[in-house]
Formats: sequence, structure tokens, C-alpha cells
Amino acid sequence: MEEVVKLHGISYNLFTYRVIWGLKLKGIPFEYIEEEHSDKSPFILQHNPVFKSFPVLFHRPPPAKPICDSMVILEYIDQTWPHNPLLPTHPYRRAVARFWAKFAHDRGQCIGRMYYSTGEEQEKAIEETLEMLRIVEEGPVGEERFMCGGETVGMVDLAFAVIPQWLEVIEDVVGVKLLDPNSFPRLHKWIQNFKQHPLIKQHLPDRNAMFHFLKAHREMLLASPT
Ligand SMILES: N[C@@H](CCC(=O)N[C@@H](CS)C(=O)NCC(=O)O)C(=O)O
Repeated sequence: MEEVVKLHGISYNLFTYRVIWGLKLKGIPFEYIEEEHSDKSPFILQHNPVFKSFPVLFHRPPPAKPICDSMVILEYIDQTWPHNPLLPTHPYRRAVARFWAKFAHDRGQCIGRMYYSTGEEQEKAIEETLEMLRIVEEGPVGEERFMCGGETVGMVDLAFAVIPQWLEVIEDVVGVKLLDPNSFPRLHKWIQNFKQHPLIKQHLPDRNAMFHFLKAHREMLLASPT
């Protein structure tokens, strides 16, 4: 039976891009289906009723059941197609990579909060974001091109992909500047390395279009009743 990979995602969405990049880095052909931004669409209610979020991956042969959550999908991709590994093979290095990937996914949420809040809540999210950046500067970013000593993009880079472009655009949308190259020189270098990787660069959304989309989306979120 022919192998079919289908990715359902939404535009300008970091979580969707993590998976697009993961598949591209592995060279896996896939069909991308762009869904509407709605946590009430029949598709999402049927295929990810627990979190009602994108991305969702389907892989056939069997059983073509939905696989949800970007980091879970990346682990699935890495186990299913072991070439060009996203995680190190050595158990200790693998554990360290998982630690930082989890940190990125959990603590990176403050960037989202900074984007869709105002006032005190936003101030708190900005502080948390700065604290996260300080930890990253001293933690997984080293002298090598990519995170955790990687020579190519791996799971930890994809987990932290909210910093290049997304945080940069969110800074412009909300009018703050956190990513100062003098305060975060190693992180700054990593951001350049990440965005210049040929496959990442080729599949990075247009920054200007992303700014307009995120600005309008934030205004819509702030205007809608909670
Ligand atoms: N933990 C999830 C988070 C994904 C997520 O929160 N996606 C949101 C957008 S940021 C979503 O799809 N919301 C429904 C929508 O906007 O249509 C993952 O990593 O895949």
C-alpha cells in the first residue's frame, strides 16, 4: 500500500511549522492541508477533540488515525523515519535534548500570553519571557551552530523555533524589544543560524505578511468577549 502523509495545519502557526520543518528535514513527501483558524471547525472537533488545536498528522498505511500535538508528532516522525535524526542517539544526550525541548514547549507559552494579553498580565508575560531567554542564553545554546551541540537542526531547535521570527514579529506587534543582541549574543547567533538553514529559510512564512496577520488576529482576540 502506498505511503501517504497528510498534515493539517493553520497559517502563520509555529506549531504547524515545527512539523513542516521536521518532515522537510527528513525529506518525507507530504500533502499539506490548510485549515481555517477555528477551534470549533468540524475537522478539529472530530480529530483533536481534547485540545482542539493544530497541527494534526495522518500517516498511512495503517491506521491513518490522527496524531496530535507538534512535539508528539515530531517524535513520531523521528521514530518512523530514523534517518537524519532529530534526537541524539546517545541516551544521555537524548535525555538532555528532551529536557530542553520540554522546557521550550512549556515555558515558551509566555510568548503566546505576551501576544494575546494587555496590562498587568502582559507585563508578567514579558518578565517571564525575558527570564526564559536568560535561561536559554546560558543553557542549550553553545558554540556550535545549533542547540545542544548540534551540527544540524534537531528537536531542540524546532522546539525553540518560537524565538526566531515569531517572537521577533510579536515584539513588533505589541511594541516591545526583548531580543537585544548585546544581552543575548549566543541566542542571537543561533537565531541567525536557524533562519539561514536552507530548509528553514525556504519554508519560513513571509515576515511582513505574518506581522499583518498576527496584528489583526491579536486585535480580534482582544475584541472578542472572554
Ligand atoms: N501543544 C499544541 C499547541 C497547538 C496550538 O495551541 N494550536 C492553536 C493555535 S496557536 C490552535 O490550533 N488553535 C485552534 C485555531 O487557532 O484554529 C501543539 O504543540 O501542537
